[in-house]
Amino acid sequence: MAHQGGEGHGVGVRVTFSETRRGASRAGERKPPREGETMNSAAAAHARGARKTAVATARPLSLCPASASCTTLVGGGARRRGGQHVVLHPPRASSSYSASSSSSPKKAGKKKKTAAKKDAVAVTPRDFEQRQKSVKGCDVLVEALVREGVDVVFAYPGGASMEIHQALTRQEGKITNVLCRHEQGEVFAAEGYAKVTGKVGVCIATSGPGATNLVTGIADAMLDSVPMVAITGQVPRRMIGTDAFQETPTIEITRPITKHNYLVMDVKDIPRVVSEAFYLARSGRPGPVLIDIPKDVQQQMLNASEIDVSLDPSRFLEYYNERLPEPPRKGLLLDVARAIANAKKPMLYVGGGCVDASEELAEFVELTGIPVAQTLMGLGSFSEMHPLSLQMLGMHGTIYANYAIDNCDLLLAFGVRFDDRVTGKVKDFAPNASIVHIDIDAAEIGKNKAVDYSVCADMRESLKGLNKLFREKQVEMNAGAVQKWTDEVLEQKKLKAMSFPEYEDAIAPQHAIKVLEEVTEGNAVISTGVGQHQMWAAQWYRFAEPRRWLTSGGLGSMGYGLPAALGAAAAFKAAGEKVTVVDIDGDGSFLMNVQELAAIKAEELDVKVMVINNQHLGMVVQWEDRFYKANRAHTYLGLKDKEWHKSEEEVDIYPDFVKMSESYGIPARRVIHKAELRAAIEEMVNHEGPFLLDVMVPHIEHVLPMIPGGGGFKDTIADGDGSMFHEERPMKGL
Ligand SMILES: Cc1ncc(C[n+]2csc(CCOP(=O)(O)OP(=O)(O)O)c2C)c(N)n1
Ligand SMILES: [Mg+2]
Repeated sequence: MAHQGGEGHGVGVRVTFSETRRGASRAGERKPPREGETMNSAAAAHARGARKTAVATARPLSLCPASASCTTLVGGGARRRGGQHVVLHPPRASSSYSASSSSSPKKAGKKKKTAAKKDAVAVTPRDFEQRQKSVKGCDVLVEALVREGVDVVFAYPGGASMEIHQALTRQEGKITNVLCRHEQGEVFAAEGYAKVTGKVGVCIATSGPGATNLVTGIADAMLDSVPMVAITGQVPRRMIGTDAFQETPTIEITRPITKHNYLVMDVKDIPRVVSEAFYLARSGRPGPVLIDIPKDVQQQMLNASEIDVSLDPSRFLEYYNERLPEPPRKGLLLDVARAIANAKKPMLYVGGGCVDASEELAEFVELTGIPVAQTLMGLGSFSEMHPLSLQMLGMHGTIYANYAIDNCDLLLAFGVRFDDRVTGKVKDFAPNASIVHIDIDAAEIGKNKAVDYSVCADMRESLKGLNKLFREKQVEMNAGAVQKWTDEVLEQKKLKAMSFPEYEDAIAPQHAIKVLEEVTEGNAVISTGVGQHQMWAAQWYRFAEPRRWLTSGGLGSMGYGLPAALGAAAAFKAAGEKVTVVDIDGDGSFLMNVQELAAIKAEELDVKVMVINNQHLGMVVQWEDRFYKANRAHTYLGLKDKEWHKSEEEVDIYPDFVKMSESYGIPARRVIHKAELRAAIEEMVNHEGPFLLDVMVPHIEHVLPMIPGGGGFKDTIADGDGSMFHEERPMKGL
């Protein structure tokens, strides 16, 4: 049974903390939740769908287990739609989490005795000894992480989480903690780890500021569908809702930006909650799950015999499981295959949902001969070296990719979400095409753009099914027409090839990235900040494989690059693999999490940093140039009256990233002249251990092509730079 929020306390509480607290201070009525209760957030677990829009699943979100201990919850805020509640947990007649098994030491002791007496004959002395062993909540937690196969966590301690850190030291050898220098660093690091491994990334923070520092990264993981479990300490249960020191309503804050979240109110729930959290984070459309654990629950003792290690994580998630997409139905795939076979100008638009289907996608392209455009999140899911790859589409996509979308008669939207940075004006996106949309999240289908065929299923399974139909010739392509179409598109690829201005002495940012691709032979893992450098990295570093590209797509979080690279490097170190990891960063973005240089040095992680240093918030400058008559509004990052781009005096460069890096014990150098660039990049890549290369570039450069926001293909801007908008040419050397 579900309860609407507003009841104040106890079973069924789903009032936001703030509401509750306001109530408490006014009426003095609020009581904290009782011991023995677990508050699971609404979950919406499924709820990626429900949270999205009313269009999607106008379903409400609540998780209302009928068992007494797993408290009923009702989704709040944006997630509550209509008056109906979705039950994710089926009733549990009896379980080890029953609230009747009180957690009070007195009662627990009584129960232990009874159990021991009853089982005395049935168990061996060893079993008996084992059952008598008590385990502290924090150890129960860390042991649960070990059972999930976690080898690396990113955790920063504080009062409400130090118990967990103490427990981590007791599992040294099994789990390594990488001590980032800021919680935002650790959450991005967990994303980097998850993206390169495909496993769930784990970050841990203390209550209050520790938890709120995770927020940006959690939202980032939500928008980019990154599997993550974030664990936060919380003030002791009896103090919840009292404005205690370092108390924040973490569950409430993170509810709309997590796939699901939990406030654990009883130590007994920890094993189940952890296994559910990992299951939820990685199943269906992946995403972040948060577990908030009050300090006294971390300190609570649990009889070892009560830890159920044989948990099937999905055991209590029946209704979530019911809503996971089933394998694609053959009839649906046949309809799609027939539409493909009838098409004269088919085009693939593939995204992050294809990252784990790259082999199947390659086979599909071989079988059908259809050209491929990729989203920012989909880069690497199809080799950009393949002749049929048109690289990235969208706002800063290639002209030929956008041309193909504009002219195709069938658009195969696979594992994508019709993001506005891809579509521009939705009505003008693929205006002549029928659309097939395959995606694992039902909420995405028809969300932004009406489609003609839809399959809600896993991309890999769907592609396998389609490939079988084409391989067995149950359907056959209109090969002649498709050949004509690909010839047309490949002609565009030649005519409108990507280019950039090469300067005599100054380093074009695109050139630096191209040289990096050459020196690393396209095999590096690349992370980025957000801005022009990010778009240039997407355009000029071509990926042949998935899981090599770490970038903040949906949220566009500056400061992502360095910690994400750190997380990737930690994953490779743990696996004993040697992979070159390069953070291509902007000077603005790099500064946002520069403190992680300390973590990189101290943890001996091999991260290279290539700062594309234009002394500006370049992407904003570009928009100022194009849309605000080049009026500079707080986008210059150097010192006033000492503009390097004007003086070309090295002393005017600010801040000094080389000195900064060296102060962290990481060797660095700066490169200003084109002739020195290749050797400098080689030095960086070949250096054993971390290295920073500060690459000075002109700030007049614009990311092109560009379709202005809300525009269509016909609005493409293909040339020009900042010098068109400035009275004087900013750099003498250009
Ligand atoms: C946390 C955050 N704050 C602000 C922005 C808005 N923003 C987008 S790009 C950009 C400029 C980034 O500058 P830099 O990192 O130097 O990259 P560049 O564009 O110069 O290559 C800004 C401020 C953002 N994306 N993220
Ligand atoms: Mg910059």
